[in-house]
Amino acid sequence: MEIKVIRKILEAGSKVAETNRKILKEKGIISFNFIGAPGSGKTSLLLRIIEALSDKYKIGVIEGDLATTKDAELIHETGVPVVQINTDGGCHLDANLVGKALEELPLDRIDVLIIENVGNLVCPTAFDLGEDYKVGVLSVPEGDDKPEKYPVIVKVSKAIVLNKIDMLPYFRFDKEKFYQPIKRISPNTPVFEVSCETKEGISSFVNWMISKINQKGGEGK
Ligand SMILES: Nc1nc2c(ncn2[C@@H]2O[C@H](COP(=O)(O)OP(=O)(O)OP(=O)(O)O)[C@@H](O)[C@H]2O)c(=O)[nH]1
Ligand SMILES: [Mg+2]
Repeated sequence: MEIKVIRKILEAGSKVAETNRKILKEKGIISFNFIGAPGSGKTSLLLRIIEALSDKYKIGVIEGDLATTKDAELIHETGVPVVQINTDGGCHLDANLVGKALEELPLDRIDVLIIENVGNLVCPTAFDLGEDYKVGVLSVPEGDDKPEKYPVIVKVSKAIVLNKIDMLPYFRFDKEKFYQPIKRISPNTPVFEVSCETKEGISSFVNWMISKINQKGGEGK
């Protein structure tokens, strides 16, 4: 009985995800869903992307957090439209919440939507929000074993970012160990080594985003 209820909720969620996808498509918006553990650097990466992309594309942001508006405030300071979703303790965003956030954003003036999911390497991977691309954001201090221990993030991500490479000299981090499970699970998924602190590697990741935007025919509003 309980299982039926859960399935019904997931089915409803997937219908709403399709609605979100349709709305985004109609508006010509390309969307990315950033997923990663608390503190992996999702907001820092967003700020670097806004720096690099906002002269060419109009960006919009949805921030997912348990309780605060801290990240949304940082994004707001850049002048980019942002909506905060507070999940009240929930460990992931879902399509219903994102659908409500879309109603609050000026979609006619957005080319690229970036969703920062709630800091969590597991739960958000299971939910279709209607986005085009899930991006896994991992970081050096979390350890080189994360792709092996959390294979689902590798499986669902269309790109993986390894952030905080400026920290490599200070951690025992074996890149071979990090890459091996990725090559096994998703051999074609690109991995971008970046530092949001020094900006190293950021342009490669931004170029990947641009290639995806161009693939879908985003032209800039
Ligand atoms: N050294 C170093 N620190 C970084 C880098 N990127 C982010 N940080 C720091 O890591 C901490 C967490 O970064 P955030 O961008 O807030 O991480 P987040 O993934 O958005 O965190 P949540 O929203 O809480 O899940 C901050 O103190 C950042 O300054 C990096 O490339 N190198
Ligand atoms: Mg954040």
